[in-house]
Amino acid sequence: MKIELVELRRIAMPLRRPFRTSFGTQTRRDILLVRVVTDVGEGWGECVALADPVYSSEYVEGAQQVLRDYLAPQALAAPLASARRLADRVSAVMGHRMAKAALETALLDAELRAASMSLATYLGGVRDRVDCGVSVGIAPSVPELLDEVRGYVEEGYLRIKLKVEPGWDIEPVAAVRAEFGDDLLLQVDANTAYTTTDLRRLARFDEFDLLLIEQPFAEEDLESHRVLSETIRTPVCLDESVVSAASAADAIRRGACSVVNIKAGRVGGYLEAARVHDVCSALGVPVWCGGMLETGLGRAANVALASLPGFTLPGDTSGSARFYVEDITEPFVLEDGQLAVPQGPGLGVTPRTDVLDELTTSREELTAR
Ligand code: OSB
Ligand code: MG
Repeated sequence: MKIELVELRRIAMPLRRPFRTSFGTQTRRDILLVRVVTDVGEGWGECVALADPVYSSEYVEGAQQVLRDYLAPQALAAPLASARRLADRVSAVMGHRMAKAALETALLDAELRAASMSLATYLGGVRDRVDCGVSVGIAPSVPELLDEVRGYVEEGYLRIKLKVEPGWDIEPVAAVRAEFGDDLLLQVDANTAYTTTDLRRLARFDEFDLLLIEQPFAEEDLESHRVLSETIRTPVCLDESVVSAASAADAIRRGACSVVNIKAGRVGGYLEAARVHDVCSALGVPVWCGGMLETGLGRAANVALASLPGFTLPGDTSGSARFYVEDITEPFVLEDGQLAVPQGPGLGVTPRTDVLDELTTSREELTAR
């Protein structure tokens, strides 16, 4: 595959409502899209980096710079036998997994379109529909939280994930459990907001029969997650800490988690994400597909990933309408709590150029020097 052009396009997507987590409030999404033009056709990828380095060290401007100055030039320098070879080509660049993932996804999309194969088939998907959950931000008050959750339950979401932080944890969880009953699949995500001094507070979550507690402690702090796992009955799940298949295996072997949230961007792409899935399956650990407020492009790829056999828990694979009034691709619409896995070649969705052009804030085209 000869790569002729790499386009870096930034779009501004208004969010339907502010999304508050322990690391901050998102009111709009500033998204970097990567388009490649190759001798076999074009492909698209979405970079999941947020505007600021608050979820992980990556951020959108940094991702764009690394793509412009390092990753794209290396990809453009010589033909690639396949998208699978990109990781090797750019291995001298440390980290920047979200930037690498976006370029790899665009190349995979181009390659699979040319081969008339869907990403789900390519990755080893076994389902044509996936179970969907929804991630619910920190609300201004408990009554407002209950209203928001009620809306999602009525839409058919199969599980609810509440964002928590010290001061917004036991009370909202208790209120949601009391309002919606014991059958509601419920879990929490702390995005690293706690420390080991909070062990006893975290143990109170046991009362609410949660599916899991996601990433209470810092990314590097596997030991505290291990101690918590030994202390509470609620399964501990890692998100931020898992940056590769090797780190997933390490965390599991150390007893730091018994469930893993897989986000392709966080681990460097869908190929590594499939390897995280494989290693978790081999170690008997269930996984689910996380999200980063993706547009239809990233959502399509996430749903494909979630069709792999080890994804046995509902993912943060919501419908497009969870975050956006208008998506840049054909929208993903929930049906009986599920999304259909795209069957078309590559990502199986196409950006609508009219919508895209209206949302575009900048664009640069890179070619071989
Ligand atoms: O921790 O899972 C997270 C969004 C941005 C950054 C981190 C996280 C999230 C979410 C939203 O929880 C998941 C989604 O896209 O639906
Ligand atoms: Mg998370």
